[in-house]
Order: sequence, then C-alpha cells, then structure tokens
Amino acid sequence: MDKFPTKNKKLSAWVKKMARMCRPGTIVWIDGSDGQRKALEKEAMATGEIIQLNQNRLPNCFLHRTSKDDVARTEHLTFICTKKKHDAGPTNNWMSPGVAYRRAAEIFKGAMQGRTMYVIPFSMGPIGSGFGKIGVELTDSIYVVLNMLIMTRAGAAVLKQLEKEDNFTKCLHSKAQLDINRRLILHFPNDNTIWSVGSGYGGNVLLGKKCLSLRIASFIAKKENWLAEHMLIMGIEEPNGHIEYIAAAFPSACGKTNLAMLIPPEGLKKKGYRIWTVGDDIAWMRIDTDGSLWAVNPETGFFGVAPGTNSNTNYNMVQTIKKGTIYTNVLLKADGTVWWEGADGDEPDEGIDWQGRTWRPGQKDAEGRPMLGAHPNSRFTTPITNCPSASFRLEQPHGVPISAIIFGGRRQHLAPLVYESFNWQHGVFVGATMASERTAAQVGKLGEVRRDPMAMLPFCGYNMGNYFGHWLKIGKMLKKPPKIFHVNWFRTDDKGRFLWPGFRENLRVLEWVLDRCNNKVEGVRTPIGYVPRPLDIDMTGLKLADGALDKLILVNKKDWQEELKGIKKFFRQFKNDLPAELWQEYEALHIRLTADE
Ligand code: GTP
Ligand code: SPV
Ligand code: MN
Repeated sequence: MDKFPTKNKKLSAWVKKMARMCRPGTIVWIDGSDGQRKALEKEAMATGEIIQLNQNRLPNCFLHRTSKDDVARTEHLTFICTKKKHDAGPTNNWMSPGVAYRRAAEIFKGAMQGRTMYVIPFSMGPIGSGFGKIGVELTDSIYVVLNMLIMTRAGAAVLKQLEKEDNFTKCLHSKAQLDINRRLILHFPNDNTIWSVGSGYGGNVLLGKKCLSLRIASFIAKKENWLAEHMLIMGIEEPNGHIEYIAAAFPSACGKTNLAMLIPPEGLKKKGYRIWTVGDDIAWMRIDTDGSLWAVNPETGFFGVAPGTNSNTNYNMVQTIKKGTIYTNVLLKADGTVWWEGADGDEPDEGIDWQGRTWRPGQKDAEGRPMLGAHPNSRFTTPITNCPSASFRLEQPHGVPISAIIFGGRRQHLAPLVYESFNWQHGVFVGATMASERTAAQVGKLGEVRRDPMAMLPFCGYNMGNYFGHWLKIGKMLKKPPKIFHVNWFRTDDKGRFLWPGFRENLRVLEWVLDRCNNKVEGVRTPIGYVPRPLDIDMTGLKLADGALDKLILVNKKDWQEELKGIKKFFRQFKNDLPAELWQEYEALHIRLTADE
C-alpha cells in the first residue's frame, strides 16, 4: 500500500482513506500502457465481465452486459449535495453533504472486499493545457477502467502533471452489489468530489463524463466565467477551405452524435462541404482574448447510442466502431459479431440478447411484447481517433471558435424546423424554454414533453435559475457572441410521420444557419424569431411531400400561446432566482403572439 507511484501527498492520503473504507484486496494504479490494458482485458474475459468479439471482423472489440435494471442513468438517484438546498435549485435532487456521505459510506463500507481498487488518474481536455481539468477515479470495475481509457486521457502522464498541480476531482466508484435500492450518484461541488455506488452503467460510473465534465464543471465554470455544456461541436468546411464551427445542445438520444459526424447529402455534394467532428456530447467554452467563444471537447471518445446506427444514418460511426470498441447491451451473433435494431444487414436468425438469453426474431416476452435483441439504450465506447471525420484540432488547447449555438428538442408539433433568436438574451430564453419528448433513455412516459433547458436539466450542478443568469452574463462579456438558433428534426404530419428526413439532410439547415451568421440571406420575422424563406433552404436532390417545407417552418400562434402556459409554470418554480430578463422575454413573446399583425 505504501508504494504509491505519486509524490502528491493529498492524492496518496485520499487513496489510503478511501481504501480503508472500501477494503479492497489490492490497489492497482492505471498507467495507460497497452500492456496493462491487455492484462486487464484478459482478466475481465476470464471472469465474463467482458466477452471478446470476433477478432478478425472486430479487432480489439468486446461486449459487456450490465444488469437488467442498470441500463441508463438513474436521475432519481442522482443528487447535488450542497449545504443549502437552495443552491441545488428546484430542478435537482438535493441531499445535505453530511447525510449524503454517511448514507453512501454505509454502502461503500467493505464494498471492495476481495476485489481490486483501480486508481485512474485522468484529464478532461489536453493534459496541462490550462483548458483541462484533472480527476482521479477509484473503482472496482475493470469495465470502468477500460471505458475511461477510451473516453479520457488517462495514466502516467496525468500523475506526472499531478506533481505540478494539486487540484483534482476526487471520484470514488464501487459497483458494490449493483443493487438499485442501494445506488447513489452524489456530487459535492464544494469538495470537488463525486461518489457513485451501486451501478455499472456509463453515465453513472464513467465519472469524467456527466458527473465531472458537466455537473462539477458547470459549478466551476460559473465561478470562472466559462460554460460547461451538453453540446456537440462540429466544423463545416467550405470548398475554399474556410471552416466554421458550431455547438449544439440536444437532450439525450436526440441526435448530437449523428449530427456531429454527418456526411453531406448527395444533392449538396457538388458544393464540396466537409464535416469535422470535434465532439459529440460535451463542450467546454471560454471567452478568448479575441472576445469570441472558443470550445474544446474534454473527452477523447464517444459513448454513443447503438440502435439506429447504420451506414445510411451514420456512415462515419459505422467505420469508427470497427476496432478498439466496447459494446454494451447489444445482441451477440453466433459469428462473434454484434447487432442491434436498425443495424446494417439483415436481422440475424438467432443470437444472444442484451440480457444473455437466446433470442430469435419475432420472439415475445411474458407480456406479449416483441423482445428486443439490443437494449434501446445500448451503446458503444469508441475512440474519436477512429472516426474518419475527426477534427485535426482535437489536441489544441484553445479549441475552436464558435459561430453559432444551436438548441434543439424532439417535438412532434409546435417547434419549426429552424428559427433564429433575435439576440443573445432572447437566445438564452429560447434555450431556457427548450422542451423535448421523452426517449427510451429516460424513465417516464414515452413521448411526454418535459422541459430540458439547454439539454442540461439532469446535468446542471447548481441552481438553474442562477445558471440562466450565468448565460446572460457570458453574453455581456462576449465581444462577438455567437448567434443562437433552435432546430427540430422531429416535426410530424397528421399521421405521425416525420416531415423532415433528418440525418445528413440536416446539413441543409446548418447551411442556412451559417448564411444567417454571415449575413448572406434574409430571415422572415415571426413572433418566436426568424425562420427561413423556403427558397433559402437548398433542396437540390431532396424531394419532400407537397407543402411539407411550408408545414415545417410554420409558426402557429395558437399553439405557441398554449406553450406559454407551460413556460410560465416552469419559470415560476425558480422564484426570485429567475433572471428578470427572462420574464421580460416571456412578456415580449406574449405580446408578439397576441398582437394581431
Ligand atoms: P446521447 O448520447 O444520449 O447524449 O444522445 P445523442 O444526442 O448523441 O443522440 P444520437 O445522435 O445518438 O441519436 C439518438 C437517436 O436519435 C438515434 O436513434 C437516431 O437514429 C435518432 N436521430 C438522430 N438524428 C436524427 C434525425 O435527424 N432525425 C430523426 N428522425 N432521428 C434522428
Ligand atoms: C446521455 O444520456 O446524455 C449520454 C449517455 O450521453 S450517459 O453517459 O449515460 O450520460
Ligand atoms: Mn449525452
């Protein structure tokens, strides 16, 4: 226990203290080497924690199955632990730090007996760049170690950095008994600490991701005047070589990964666009010396949704996940490859489903519902460097300059395909009033509309009223604020069919967004913002049903007046913490919607 490979006293003291509570048999420090990773893979294969896939077809790929009730983030077991409940705000679950540490300690106590505690030093963002943050995760799961090695910069280089800087987020994780009744995901922003126990699922246990890079980082960002957001970052290169970057926030399972690496549609090919993927889930954005907003992706991998991923919807991802990938909760085929609903190729004749049972197409469960081969929230963990569209600026500490911020949700009705806010303050209102229909990724009634401001509802580490105020403040600090837009790829016709084909065709909308940023086209002023003139969306090679485009950009005043009621109810819960500017925007929208123009 004494031969720790670090001179950082704070680090070794903390590891020792946590080990005294969790009582692991041994402690192993993760150095990031290939040799150590391979040994861990071997060990996890021996216990069945991971299954090696067909190494000819899927080199260095593995399959992992989580337990049945551990397949998505458990938001109701996720807490912000601050002294005052008010600091967590009305949208977060809150627990006092004292109670939280005590309750979790009871579960952590002896939880690692007979197991190894792995110490993973990791950096979110380039190591030592000034734009990055260091964390150390202690875990008893090899699956977590292997995922963290893909998703973050982990190993000896980070330990070396910890000789120079002392500050790191203390992340403690144990699978414990994987019991949903003894599961807690706790954030202590004032202690720069995260404790997660009783789960083995992605967002609950890869503590660098949602826990550090959003919940803890948003808290730090407020103090340090930057933004930690649930956003993709992508570059759109024009034929002359100029690249414009955008950042976009959509709720979980609403299309970030797909948009971030789209391939231009046939009809627009001759324009010569090229897409560069910077990130698919998290953006850290700062005001640089030029007064504009610059973004980095703190991660080094994708933890993407499997179902629906195929060569048509996301060709680049299909290429990305052919090697060095960990699949979670997908179907295992007899030939040692994997499958999920909406994958390339035919449905297999049989396989092993995500729960490890024999599966055949058309099979029904006890309640008579069709059995899925892959869980709807099954995922893959894969390095960005595998991605054909990976940006060449991933390691640049300054990141990329952002021209436009896009908010979006899943709305069958109401929200048009795209609209532009009038200015930053109005754009913050647009983000703050975002709503989306529930996907399989969240517990609750499917399709039910829930407000998810800036796609951050489950990820904001403090009172969201103050978070809106922070956004307004950043806008005032920016000399060249990005324009703010809202998109909706999911509007449907009376029969419930999507009006917009989505996926690669979304580039047509991004083209309009950039044209607006560069003052190349007029917009049509509506009560909610500017929508495109139909002729300004390049429809070359895309035939929609008659009148579909008009329906897509229609702003129905009656429906929006209804929407105002939901917004009012949502805003009211923040009481005095809701910035007055947002009530002003609410009133102004109300007036624009009721004025008979
Ligand atoms: P998280 O990883 O949970 O944050 O999700 P994400 O926002 O990255 O979502 P992702 O790109 O993985 O897409 C989730 C689901 O939305 C998939 O089933 C996609 O097939 C579907 N989807 C993505 N883009 C579009 C689109 O433009 N139109 C339609 N109709 N569906 C889409
Ligand atoms: C999400 O749910 O938004 C994800 C997956 O990106 S998780 O890492 O589980 O949060
Ligand atoms: Mn996400």
